[in-house]
Amino acid sequence: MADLNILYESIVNGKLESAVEITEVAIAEGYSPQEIINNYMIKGMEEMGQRFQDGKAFVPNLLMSARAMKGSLDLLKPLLVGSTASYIGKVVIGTVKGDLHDIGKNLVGSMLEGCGFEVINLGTDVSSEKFVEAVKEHKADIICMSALLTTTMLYMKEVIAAIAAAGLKEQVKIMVGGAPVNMKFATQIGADGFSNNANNAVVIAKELMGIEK
Ligand code: B12
Repeated sequence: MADLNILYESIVNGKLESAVEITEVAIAEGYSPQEIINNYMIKGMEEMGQRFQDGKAFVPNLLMSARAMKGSLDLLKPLLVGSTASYIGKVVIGTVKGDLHDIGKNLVGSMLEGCGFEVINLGTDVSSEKFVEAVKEHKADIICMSALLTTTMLYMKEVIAAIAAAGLKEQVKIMVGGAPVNMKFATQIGADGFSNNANNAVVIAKELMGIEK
């Protein structure tokens, strides 16, 4: 039996190899990717956030944890992706300018992909111009913006303004998320949807597309 507490510990201690090893065992034993991600991996990152806040962990520790998390996520991602013949909508996703956090954004992207959306991932540090260009180029139905810093979340408003200035506001729905973002902020800046987790992000995205749950 896979002891998934080892996965939690591997994320906290930034141990890539043991994170990958235990994830492989868990997959072979039939654990669902959602259970592995939500109950162990995200919990590990949350613990690191707390330690960082308390001055008990530092940026190199966070980087090691993020690396371990990514290693496990890479193994789980194919299991999240369903076999959809035709997409239910097109999503452009990115972390906003000035912000390099991408774990949560990638989780949201993978879940959306797994639930039938085509996802164009613009990466991190994405400018409003890039978002606008991508919406035009891909004829996206939804933009998903992520921010993890209280300073960078403000940039989401600039992206929404740029979308409006480009005459695209009627064409594309806007979803926002990331640890410091909440419903009140989302409403204030004129976003159409918000979620504080990847599972619910899919529910909201489907609602915005007018698809029954
Ligand atoms: C890992 C991490 C890092 C890593 C990032 C590695 C990577 N590849 O992502 C590194 C080391 C690079 C880093 C750097 C920094 N970090 Co940092 N980091 C974190 C940490 C510990 C975890 C973030 C994480 O991955 N969480 C796990 C994921 C799964 O959760 P999530 O991102 O919230 O995403 C979920 C939801 O929010 C939602 N969601 C996310 N995006 C979206 C988008 C949409 C559209 C939707 C619908 C939903 C959604 O769904 C996701 C899945 O459930 C957080 C602490 C925390 N508690 O958040 C600090 C934290 C965000 N970092 C912080 C800081 C200060 C920094 C630095 C400034 C540190 C420094 N002095 O250099 C730099 C900034 C670099 C930059 N320019 O971006 C602070 C921010 C404080 C603030 N109020 O702004 C935090 C909160 C730590 C703290 N407690 O002080 N960090």
